[in-house]
Amino acid sequence: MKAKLIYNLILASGVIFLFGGCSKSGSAPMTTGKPNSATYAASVNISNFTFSPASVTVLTGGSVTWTNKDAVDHTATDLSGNFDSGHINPSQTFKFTFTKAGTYTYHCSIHSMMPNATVVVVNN
Ligand SMILES: [Cu+2]
Repeated sequence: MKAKLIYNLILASGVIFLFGGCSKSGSAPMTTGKPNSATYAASVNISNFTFSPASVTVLTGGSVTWTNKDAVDHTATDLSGNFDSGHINPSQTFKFTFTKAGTYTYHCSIHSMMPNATVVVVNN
């Protein structure tokens, strides 16, 4: 009986410690949710059948410019239909401005083997 009481006390103090840890980390300076990498203008190269970098982050109202560095056409096509570059010819660019926050996963509609890539849009 006494052993059980001590066990419960240890358990309770552990729970308090956990909650204390949570509230402490909650006060860390992460209130805006804006990653440092977020900008109003990001660039993605399409090179060797790969979007590079595979993920860019822009602020709402910001834009992404894709540049086709390959010798064949590519597209930047949102899987949810929010944007579609159509064919981007070699050494040509496509620019899209994002007005709504969210994560946009896109691919090249010509080459299904190309890895998907993402644009993350965060509120400014
Ligand atoms: Cu392609």
